[in-house]
Amino acid sequence: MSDKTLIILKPDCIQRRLIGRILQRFEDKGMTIAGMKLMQIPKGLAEEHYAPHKDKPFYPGLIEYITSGPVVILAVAGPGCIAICRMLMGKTFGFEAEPGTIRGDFGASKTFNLVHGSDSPESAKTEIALYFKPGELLEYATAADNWTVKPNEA
Ligand code: IDP
Ligand code: MG
Repeated sequence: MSDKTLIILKPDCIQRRLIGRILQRFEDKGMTIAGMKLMQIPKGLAEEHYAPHKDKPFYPGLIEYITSGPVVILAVAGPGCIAICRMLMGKTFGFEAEPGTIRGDFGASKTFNLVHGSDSPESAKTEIALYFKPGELLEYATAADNWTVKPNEA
């Protein structure tokens, strides 16, 4: 099974009508969409997802933000996708993220940073299981794979 990571297009992304442009960044890089759904995250699920942050001062605001409106949940697949997606996203705070990254190009907020991405293989596994049942993910190759993400280069 190829590497997978959980990406969330957060409520600001949907409210600002940026779904297409942000999703395009991942497609352009050669990432494969293994699962995709539009949902409003219930409070309990948000609390589970962000449990590692429950003692942080920004936690209440984070839960309010992530549950405030619809989000797009993506399981993204491809060799090295966890690190690659984190690079595409940029640093956590928009005002620190480099131009050319999603967060660097679309905002300057600490909280409203458009996109979530798993930060390790462990968190990717846990997070994907929070949002997708195993049968909901599709494994498939695309014609572009040989040109974008060929895993066995010298
Ligand atoms: P990450 O999304 O880059 O992995 P984390 O440290 O895991 O960053 O934080 C989770 C989310 O919590 C961030 O994406 C952001 O929305 C929010 N957040 C993190 N730190 C702060 C802060 O200091 N103030 C306000 N919101 C924050
Ligand atoms: Mg994180």
